[in-house]
Amino acid sequence: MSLTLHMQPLASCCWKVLIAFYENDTPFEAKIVDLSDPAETAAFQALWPTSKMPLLRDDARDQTVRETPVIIEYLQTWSPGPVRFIPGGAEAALDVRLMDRLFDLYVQEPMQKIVGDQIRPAVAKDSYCVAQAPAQLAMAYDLIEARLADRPWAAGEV
Ligand SMILES: N[C@@H](CCC(=O)N[C@@H](CS)C(=O)NCC(=O)O)C(=O)O
Repeated sequence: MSLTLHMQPLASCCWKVLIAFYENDTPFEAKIVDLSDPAETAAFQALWPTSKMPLLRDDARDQTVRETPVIIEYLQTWSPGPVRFIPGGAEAALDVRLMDRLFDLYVQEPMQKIVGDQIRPAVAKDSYCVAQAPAQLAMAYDLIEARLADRPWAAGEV
């Protein structure tokens, strides 16, 4: 198997990339990374010091690919299937990239601040960041609701 996805099954960032794999029935092997294990963490950080999943390893091309939008574009380029993730037209492609940024930076990030804080020990809690997060999420949801008022998808057509 050439493609190995280093991932955590409960992580929404990993689902984002899994959708791209499943849409095109692209074969891959999942490597579940346990960041509670110091040895696994060290091995993963040698590949990507940020510790953030997912990460794609392509042995056939000897490439390691980081960051969800980059992994998705990599799959489109090097393991293409019937479903295109980034449209061919320049305007439509920019629109998809804008939505990708909106969901990653203004939905995922505040959501993870809230969820992450719940599972941290009391001494490590970050009340300032968590206090900002709901307002940021509400702003993003308003943007998304307005955009979806007359369309079924965040970008593109059915
Ligand atoms: N900007 C990154 C974000 C990835 C990210 O935040 N991954 C989370 C899971 S959704 C993670 O690995 N968290 C582990 C940690 O923070 O220790 C991407 O798009 O790939």
